[in-house]
Amino acid sequence: MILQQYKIVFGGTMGSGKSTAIRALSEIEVVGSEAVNTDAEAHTKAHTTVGIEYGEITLGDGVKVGLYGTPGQDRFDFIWSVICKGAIGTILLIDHQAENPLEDLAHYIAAFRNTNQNIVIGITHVDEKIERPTLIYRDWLEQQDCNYPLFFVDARQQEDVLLLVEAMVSSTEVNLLS
Ligand SMILES: Nc1nc2c(ncn2[C@@H]2O[C@H](COP(=O)(O)OP(=O)(O)OP(=O)(O)O)[C@@H](O)[C@H]2O)c(=O)[nH]1
Ligand SMILES: [Mg+2]
Repeated sequence: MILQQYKIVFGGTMGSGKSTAIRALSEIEVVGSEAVNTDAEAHTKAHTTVGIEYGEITLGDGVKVGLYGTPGQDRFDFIWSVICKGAIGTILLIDHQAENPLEDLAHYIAAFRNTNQNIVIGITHVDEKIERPTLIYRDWLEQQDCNYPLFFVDARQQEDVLLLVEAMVSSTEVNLLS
């Protein structure tokens, strides 16, 4: 069996669950750079990522995947394209309960697709705003002529995050074969 090493980047809004997702999946202790959050206006959580995070998972077929976390805050946007170098694609996590998640989705797609067109979208925190319809994302993506895979996930749940990673790996393998 050929062992492959893929690199996947987690991007998206502050507090959407990038660090949580990598921690839920990683089989090694996550190497990270969390700092006290001083931007209470953007998000009220206590800590935020300020550099690169790294975790690892081996999929059932022996494929090893490096999981790279980005900082969500816009002031770190210069680092996003650096982290994306050599990656098979980006998993974008968007917080459903944020003020304007469609604006966030548009913003992060625009920021990440220049580096890599291979994007999988995970909408998180759906349980915290169940009154907001989830159809808005599919409708918006159709209007934009974007057919990125879209999932509704809880970043704390290992099987949810695994679904995103597997979707990314299989779309890459399909592209390699075609
Ligand atoms: N209720 C709920 N909580 C969630 C869900 N997904 C993630 N969380 C929580 O939301 C928070 C996300 O925090 P982080 O993982 O630090 O977010 P991040 O995307 O890394 O944020 P930055 O590094 O600041 O950009 C954590 O407290 C998670 O437990 C979800 O689907 N539902
Ligand atoms: Mg983080």
